[in-house]
Amino acid sequence: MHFSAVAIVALIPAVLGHGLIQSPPSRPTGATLTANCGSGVASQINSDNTSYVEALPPAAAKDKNYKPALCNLWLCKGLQFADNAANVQKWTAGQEVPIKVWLRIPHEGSANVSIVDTKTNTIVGDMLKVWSKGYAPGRTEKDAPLDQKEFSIKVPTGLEEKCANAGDCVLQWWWFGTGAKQTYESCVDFQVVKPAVKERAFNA
Ligand SMILES: [Cu+2]
Repeated sequence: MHFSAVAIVALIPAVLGHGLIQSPPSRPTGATLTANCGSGVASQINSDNTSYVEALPPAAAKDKNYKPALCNLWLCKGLQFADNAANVQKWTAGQEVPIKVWLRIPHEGSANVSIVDTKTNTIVGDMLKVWSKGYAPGRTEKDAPLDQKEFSIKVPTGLEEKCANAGDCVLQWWWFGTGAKQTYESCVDFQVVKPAVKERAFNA
């Protein structure tokens, strides 16, 4: 028995990877990922940095260098703040931040963009973008509506303490392909800085 050419082409989207935040720069692989998650996880992400989270726990499980608490595979796929420390964004409350997502291969489903507290891996406040269905339809990136790939988020108010220090919070893009049952995550590191000093001068 053999696969026809058509069957093989149809299989490719389930095998190849899928998406990430291109801009601002999202967490890459690096030395800290390898140290905390092991080389099995690191080599999987290095071979396809858009791939899904579910492929990673099996790779981690057979790796004696996998440190579950430090790696935290379900936060940013285990990608580590230290490997992205050069790309910390400085935002202020109310700022509109343009985001560009690469939907390398679509899998229709739901998606959201949120701020996540990295210590507890919980979403802070309301989600900033929500697609409850119909995210990333079709067969190629061209099939996805432009506003699913290029949009902006507004930095919420009240994060000046919680997200004051880089690494404490991430902007997380999360996507679940319903048919494929695959989860994609990509994280931008940022800190919220207090607004301009002149505002306080007026109040004084
Ligand atoms: Cu897939």
